[in-house]
Amino acid sequence: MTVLTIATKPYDDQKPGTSGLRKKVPVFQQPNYAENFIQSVFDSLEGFQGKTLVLGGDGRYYNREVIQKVLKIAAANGFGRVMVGRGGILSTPAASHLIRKYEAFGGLILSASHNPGGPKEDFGIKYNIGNGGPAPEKITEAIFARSKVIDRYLILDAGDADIDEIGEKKLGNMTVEVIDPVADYAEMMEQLFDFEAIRVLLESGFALRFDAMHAVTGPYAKEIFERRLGAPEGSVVNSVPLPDFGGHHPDPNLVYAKDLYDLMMSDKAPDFGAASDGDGDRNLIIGRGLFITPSDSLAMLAANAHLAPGYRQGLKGIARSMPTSGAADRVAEKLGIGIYETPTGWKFFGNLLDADMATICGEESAGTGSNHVREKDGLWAVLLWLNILAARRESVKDIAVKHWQTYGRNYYSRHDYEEVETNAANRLMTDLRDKLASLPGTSFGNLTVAKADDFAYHDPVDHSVSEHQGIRVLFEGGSRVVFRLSGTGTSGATIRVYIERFEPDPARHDLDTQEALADLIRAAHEIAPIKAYTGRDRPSVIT
Ligand code: VG1
Ligand code: CO
Repeated sequence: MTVLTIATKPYDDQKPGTSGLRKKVPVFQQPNYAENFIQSVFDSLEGFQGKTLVLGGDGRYYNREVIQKVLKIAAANGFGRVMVGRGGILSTPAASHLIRKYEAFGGLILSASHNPGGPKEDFGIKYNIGNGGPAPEKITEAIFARSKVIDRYLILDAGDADIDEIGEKKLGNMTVEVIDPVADYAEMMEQLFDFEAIRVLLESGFALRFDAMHAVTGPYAKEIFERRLGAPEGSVVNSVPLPDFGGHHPDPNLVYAKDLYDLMMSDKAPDFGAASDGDGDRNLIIGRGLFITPSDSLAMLAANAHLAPGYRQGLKGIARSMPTSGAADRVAEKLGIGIYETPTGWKFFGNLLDADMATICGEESAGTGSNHVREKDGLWAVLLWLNILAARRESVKDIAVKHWQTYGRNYYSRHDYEEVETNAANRLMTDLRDKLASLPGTSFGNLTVAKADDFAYHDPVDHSVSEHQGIRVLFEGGSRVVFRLSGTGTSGATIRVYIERFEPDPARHDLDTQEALADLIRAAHEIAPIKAYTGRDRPSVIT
């Protein structure tokens, strides 16, 4: 079969964001758009001749088409083998695991994660390196630079490969190995967690509801919860992955997973409710009558992880993204282990995990994971919760209340202003940066600013520096607000405001979160007058 060299013209907008390149499907469907980006990735790498690439996606609209493009471009560029999930399906954590387990050179994950899918919605491509994790900034910058000058790509002149039948076949000189997307992942979960104890818990009548949101975790959750752990059939809902996720946002938060939330707050609530996102790396945890905010979930998982076989020996350290609440810091302090504060995005955890400085990591955006892979992992978090519940035999609510009694409670919320005008959002951030120096000492109601800065991260392992990672306004007494622009959206800009207040007094641990944060929310709007800049008088999403 011949390798064709196709002349192409560069696009100027292929800059990977917080997690890969994300654009609307029609953007990806422009002539050579996907091809250019895939070739730019390969042109930015060295030494993959004859090596293995892992390939899969979350099954969204345009997945199968791009899988075929990657296969033919990988073959033309000299990869020896591509391991592809059957039907082109792999969850993000499963892909990360495969890269590690089979010592692949790297992987391409086709996903726009929690963003909606469909002919007019979002698509994405992300490159992961040999440790299984998202490419670090050095590589994503090289890919972007290459994409701006690319003038040709290589592609095998071949028909489409069969990706629906397990087994190996040749595509030119390259082997295409179609694998079961679930098997290796489920096996790893059995090693990390006490499946027997969870089985006994479920047999005792403990009821579980997992909402796969018509996204990639459906087949994984069916296999793990219903087949291997014996949860009654129907415990996993919306389990059939659909190219448009049934027309919904596959984002497990209180807005888009409202059905689950309403059920968990009703008198028909099962004991435990959970959901995951488009590509299976996020998790939502709701106990009967109580939503566990992701920052708290990270802290509670870290405090109890030793109850699961995979973490019996204890944790080396905890890492959290800067906007994530400080709840985990209190756990790390009590355990006498390291705590690391990184910029938003899983790629910043890779070095800490590789260096064995951190064992568990988390983000306020419903991402939690550990050193078992190099991505956040939705089902992993659900299974760790189940393992803890099986070991402690207490309700989610009791575990949370006791946790707050021990460590204090970090009231926490994120307010998103989605799809605002890009220029207005940029102006807001620039003006905010300009007034940072003048903020310390200023009072808003009874809150006084102690410190205000633009977060910069100094990686303790490779000493790289990442600047402009979010504006922090810290108040006396430990409360704070953080402002950032999202790096995953595909139209306009999204302003994220993160609000946090620490409450040590157990008598004040059952307040409504928004009320507990009302002073800070008011101060946030005085510091950053979002309405004046964008015309929006309320957030589109509150988590
Ligand atoms: C968001 C979250 C961030 C997460 C990222 C990718 O990024 O805030 O914590 O790592 O999405 O998650 P941003 O730049 O929009 O705030 V996923 O599940 O979309 O891969
Ligand atoms: Co995701």
